[in-house]
Amino acid sequence: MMNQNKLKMMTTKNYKILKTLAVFIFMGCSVLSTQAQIYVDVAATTGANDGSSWSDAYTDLQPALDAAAENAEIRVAAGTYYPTEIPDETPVDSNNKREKAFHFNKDLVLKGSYNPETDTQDFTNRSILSGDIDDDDDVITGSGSTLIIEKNTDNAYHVLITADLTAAAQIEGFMITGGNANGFGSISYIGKTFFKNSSGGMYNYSSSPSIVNMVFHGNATTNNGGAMRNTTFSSPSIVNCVFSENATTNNGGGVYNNTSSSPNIVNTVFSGNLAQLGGGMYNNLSSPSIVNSTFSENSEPTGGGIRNSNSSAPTIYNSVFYGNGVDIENSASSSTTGGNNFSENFTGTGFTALGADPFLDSANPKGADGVWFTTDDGLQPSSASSPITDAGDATKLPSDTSDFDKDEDVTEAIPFDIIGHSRELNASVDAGAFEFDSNVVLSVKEIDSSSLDIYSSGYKTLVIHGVLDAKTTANVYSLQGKLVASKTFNKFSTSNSLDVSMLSTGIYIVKMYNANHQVQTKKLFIQ
Ligand SMILES: [Ca+2]
Ligand SMILES: [Ca+2]
Ligand SMILES: [Ca+2]
Ligand SMILES: [Ca+2]
Repeated sequence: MMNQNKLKMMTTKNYKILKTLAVFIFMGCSVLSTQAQIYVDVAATTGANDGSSWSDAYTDLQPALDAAAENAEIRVAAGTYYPTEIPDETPVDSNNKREKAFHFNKDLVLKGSYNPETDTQDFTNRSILSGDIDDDDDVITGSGSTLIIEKNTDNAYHVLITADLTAAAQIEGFMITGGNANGFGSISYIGKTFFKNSSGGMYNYSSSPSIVNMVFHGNATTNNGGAMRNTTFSSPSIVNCVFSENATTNNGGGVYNNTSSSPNIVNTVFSGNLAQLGGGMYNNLSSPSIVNSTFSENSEPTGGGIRNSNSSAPTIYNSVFYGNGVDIENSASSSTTGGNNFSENFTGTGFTALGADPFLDSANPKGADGVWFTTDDGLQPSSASSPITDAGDATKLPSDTSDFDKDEDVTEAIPFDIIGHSRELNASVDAGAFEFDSNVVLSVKEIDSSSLDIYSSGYKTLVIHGVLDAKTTANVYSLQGKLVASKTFNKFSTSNSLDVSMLSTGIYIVKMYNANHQVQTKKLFIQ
């Protein structure tokens, strides 16, 4: 199972790493596991529903959250999951199904977007936590000032509630959508009060988890925090996330930070959110750190990007604000400081004026494929000469504490941008959540991938599964754009493997080209 190269590499590493790998081998063989994962797959309807394997996975998420021991890892397959329980055992109104919310208050590692067949994550095919409990398919149209969310009247007030988590808790790779906190009064969870008119998406109370590679989309509230409310000393780490088309009729369409809640936000996009005050973010008595983030087309009459209130003092570096009406407003003894930022109209120290739209295609932030986190996303710098390209300060990038590149170096600067490009390409880090990469060629004609799958199988073998309708070449690129492996497959071939044993463990871009000049691109983790 382990190839010679891997074993050779192992001998050069220290005993601790060897020990870790030894455990990994055992787990790979399904012989023994002292730190078993818990599996959740909505499609595993014929299994034992006990979470012990992908085939016996829990079909709902909440039973896994309830059963998991502290620090356990829960892996969740792609698919849609709805909250099934009201948080406290003695709810205010047990008949009110809208009080159902996913909830946990112990440090867990919760990882979504898995393909059970390969046990690998694919963030273009997400696990979705949905508040659409009446299952009538919410309709989200428009963006920013034109945003309308419909058919969410009977949705859950909150999709996910957390309390008392530390940075050891990690939530990675989900979309959170369809929460609608438009109620009155509150619900209780472990003695804490959660308002039914606040935070449709994720509601954190004295809770500071790591929130990574998440999309918050189409959540709503009538008061504070369309997608997220961080309250009462909640300072999560928010890395490589997207807040898009969330709405409130009051404060903070995307995020509302309240009462000494100061999240660290990196490589994150706020796009098309709507509020009365603070379209992207509203800070009240809170001072987040914001690095390499992008605020685009968020809307409201005052402070479309960020509104700071009651002595809030965010620090912002390497970030871009454009198309938000008023990009940043400071009220009631608040201030905004930082450097290497770009704004259409905020003129504080550390902000350079943008005379024109600096993005590749701001009208299509998700790009032609309609999915965030892919190479056609529209909020990348438009070109090598965009004012935001190479305009950041690399010393402001925080450390790679989550070890995104799995190289066991957690002290290096965060190595990737939001879509997996190297974070410091060319002269310097760019401003905003995306790094301009001249090597990325945007495809206009995708290979019909409905019956074609490409994935990393076992150890360092890449498999293309499906019927190839033309002679096809697969090229594997490093994140720096260097071609590191290539193989050509014949027409009508149905299952093909590509040996990538020479590659070190990490994330690669695989591009397939066929004789009909069609292209398919996929990001894969090869181990
Ligand atoms: Ca609905
Ligand atoms: Ca895209
Ligand atoms: Ca750069
Ligand atoms: Ca690292």
